[in-house]
Amino acid sequence: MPLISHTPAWKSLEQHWTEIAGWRMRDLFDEDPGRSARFSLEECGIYLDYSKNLVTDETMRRLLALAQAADLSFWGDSLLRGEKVNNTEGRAVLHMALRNLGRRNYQVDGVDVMPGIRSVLSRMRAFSDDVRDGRWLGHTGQRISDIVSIGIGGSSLGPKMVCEALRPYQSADLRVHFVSNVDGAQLVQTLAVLDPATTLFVIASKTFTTQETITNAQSARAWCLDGLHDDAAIARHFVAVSTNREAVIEFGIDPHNMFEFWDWVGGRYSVWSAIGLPIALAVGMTRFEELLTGALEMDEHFVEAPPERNMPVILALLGIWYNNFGGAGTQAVIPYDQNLQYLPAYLQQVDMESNGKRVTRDGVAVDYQTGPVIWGQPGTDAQHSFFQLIHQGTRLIPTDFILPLRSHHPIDGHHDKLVANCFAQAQALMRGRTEAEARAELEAANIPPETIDKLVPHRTFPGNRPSNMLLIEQLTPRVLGALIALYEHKVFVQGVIWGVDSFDQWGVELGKQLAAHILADFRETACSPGVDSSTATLIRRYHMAMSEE
Ligand code: G6Q
Repeated sequence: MPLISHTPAWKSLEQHWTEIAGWRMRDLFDEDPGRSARFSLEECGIYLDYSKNLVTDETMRRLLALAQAADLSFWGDSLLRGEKVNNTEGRAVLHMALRNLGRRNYQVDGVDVMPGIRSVLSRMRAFSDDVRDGRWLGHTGQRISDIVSIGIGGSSLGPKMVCEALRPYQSADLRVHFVSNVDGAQLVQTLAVLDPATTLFVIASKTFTTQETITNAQSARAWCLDGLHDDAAIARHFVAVSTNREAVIEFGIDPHNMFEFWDWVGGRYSVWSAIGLPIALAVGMTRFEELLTGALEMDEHFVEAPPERNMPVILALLGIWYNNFGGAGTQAVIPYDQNLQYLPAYLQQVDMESNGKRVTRDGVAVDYQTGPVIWGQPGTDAQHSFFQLIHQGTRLIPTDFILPLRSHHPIDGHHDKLVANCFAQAQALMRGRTEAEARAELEAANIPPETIDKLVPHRTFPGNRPSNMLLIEQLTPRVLGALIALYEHKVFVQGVIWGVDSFDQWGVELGKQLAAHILADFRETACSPGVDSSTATLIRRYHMAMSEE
């Protein structure tokens, strides 16, 4: 397969970007009252307004031709058929099966995966109901009051983000905590306020060999035994989520307390599997299944809708437009919802670990940019920090705004202000403020002319800065499922266009290997031969600090 950058579709977009240099988005709106209706669509409880983008019908036509040149429908079909689209690891990618709830037929190597999925879902229901209803008791017969989920990366970011997003659905009797970092501070500070007799640990690790998770799990076990003084307590206070039964048993967790998943579930796509157990514990299994339903609805939309009305495809193409033709290196995600505070971090992994690749599936180096830097934090806080750069800096930063129209916390006056701010930011980015407008405003305020001349350049906003607005009715489990699946599919589409394997993550390996060598060096008095002088000095300084303790 030739590089996508060598196709006529790509070249025509390069040409098109040079043509749009003179466009002003505010003029496009003035000239076309139907713009917002034409560049918007509503699916699965999400209204996407993408009219505030530097696009016309012609742009969209050319972008869609690019998707076709990349054979998007072929790759979508391969995914659904359970083919090994994760070619560098030789694995199928079937997270869609996890939320299938019985409608489609998903197979891997000719074997139907649905019975296994259903069986784990029903065990998750039984277990989470038991804990939530007080039938599952701790070793001393007390009810569980706190869940501590220990996992990292894909085994933590999803459940942590979803539990926070669905906090309005949680009961105060069962609190959920997440520990991921091997920095002991996180575990120690989390456990400091907990009682071993009422704490349940969920050890979540696909491989059950991850250094951070196993280290934290061992320390958690020691803390539990320290408090309860009986090895038998482990069976009541530790459950595991993993694909590695042997390692779970070796750790000392009863295999009856293990929730299985499969190698065709990538870590960053695993929130839909038993990795979501903390969600079921926090908000109940029925709500977890509503999350799956929302994702399923987005899957159906993605699979069925024509590309020009397909929300993930449109978001992906807009991202490519700025990333590959407009020179934008980043994508901001700004949820106007405090409970979505971990969404940017979650999407960082989904997007950057999936498409942060420099060679195609065939191992050929690309000659174009692939995955952008994803970043963001909730509005309105973000407005008081980095929005300055988005409005008036020198970089093009496409921004996704995500906003629920109804709040779970309708305190008088708050939500109106939140919503007004969100709409205003998108409008300001699009319209900007011309020099003449800036001048007129200063004149109206009776500012002396010489001061006006000085201030005008600083008070002018170029505008023409693109954004998408994703409106949802209210942040429910169902719409959250659809929103997450939307971004998953967006990342998939972009990966197909860039020709990369979006489902491996070899880039995280080298650092892990070197950390193992350095850890070994800490036990010696001298560094291994061949260690560079910088690393050797750092190791020596650590040795010295330790010997002074
Ligand atoms: C995600 C990655 C990575 C993984 C963690 C945890 O796609 O594979 O973030 O989830 O390294 O791995 P374990 O679940 O095996 O502990």
